[in-house]
Amino acid sequence: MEKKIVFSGVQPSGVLTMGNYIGAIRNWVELQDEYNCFYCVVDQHAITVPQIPKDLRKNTLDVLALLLAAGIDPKKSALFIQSHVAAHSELSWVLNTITYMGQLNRMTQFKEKSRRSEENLNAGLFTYPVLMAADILIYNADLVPVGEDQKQHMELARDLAERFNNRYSDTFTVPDPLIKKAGARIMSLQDPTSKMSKSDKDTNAYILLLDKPDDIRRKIKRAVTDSIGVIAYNDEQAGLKNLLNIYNAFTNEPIDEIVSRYENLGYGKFKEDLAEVIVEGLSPIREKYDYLMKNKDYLEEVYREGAKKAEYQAEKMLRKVYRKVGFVQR
Ligand code: ATP
Ligand code: LTN
Repeated sequence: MEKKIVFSGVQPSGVLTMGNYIGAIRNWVELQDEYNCFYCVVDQHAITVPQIPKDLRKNTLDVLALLLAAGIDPKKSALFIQSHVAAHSELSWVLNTITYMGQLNRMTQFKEKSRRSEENLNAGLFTYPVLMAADILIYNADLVPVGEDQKQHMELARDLAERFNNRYSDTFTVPDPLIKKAGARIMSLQDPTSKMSKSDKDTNAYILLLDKPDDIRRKIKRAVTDSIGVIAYNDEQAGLKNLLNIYNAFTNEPIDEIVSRYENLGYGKFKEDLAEVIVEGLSPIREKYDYLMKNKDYLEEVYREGAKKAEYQAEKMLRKVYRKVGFVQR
């Protein structure tokens, strides 16, 4: 039997955070043996908010190296850069024509990001989810491992697949999101009501996969908790809840066991130990990253090979779509 297909993407809008790793990337790694996986650094999505060109180029290669360091194996999965496979944006145009404005207007990520950048309300930010749907549908992906925040975008991708299939004829697989319960939403260390995000202005809000041990210790020490003073896992103590989730993500120790072990030890001790758990968990990734960055030729080989593999599938699908909508064959 043919392997089912997995697609996922990550924006090179900065160095990956612990949230990206726990919510998405480590799940990508697990899927590699059982599925035919396509993993993509989505640089075209990243430019929907202003980017400094030389930083974007560096971040794209950094994210690629981090994905390899975190365990993506280019022998098993196609690892590539979105702008290298033109068919994504070509399909995106076709999908734009069957997407309702109202649907895009309801997207919470659009609402949030447009609130943050009133002076740069560009059309790309609005149609962002359509390009994301194209990323997924062009490979006929069955499964899309993402964090909780992408649920609404996944609904749109499913909707567009169904709409296209109904309007023309059966073409796209309707993809399912894969959102793991544990760690699907790691929150900001400074504001536990918003998600940890690499484009946060406050650098204390997130831990980057490349943060130095002392930065990690400092950021965890400063993480917002509460004045209740007792370690417990509940929504009133949202900051603490988030820290417990992070501890659990790295150690797999059940939350109630962590709570009962630290109950009487206070926030200070818990934070100290948590920082060490994170430092230890991230250090193999940082080491592999350092090694890979000394080997740029290898990185180049990986993304070129990845794009070749991806392009072969994507072009086949694009031709099928063009035929169905009535474009003249060239
Ligand atoms: P930005 O903050 O620049 O918008 P981001 O980090 O939120 O970027 P991506 O880089 O596109 O978003 O996210 C890659 C993957 O990481 C997605 O599957 C997303 O759902 C997941 N992810 C992002 N932030 C978190 C988080 N705080 N907790 C869990 N998963 C997350
Ligand atoms: N929108 C996603 C990144 C992304 C993606 C995708 C994820 C772009 N295309 C396709 C899964 C599948 C984000 O902001 N996290």
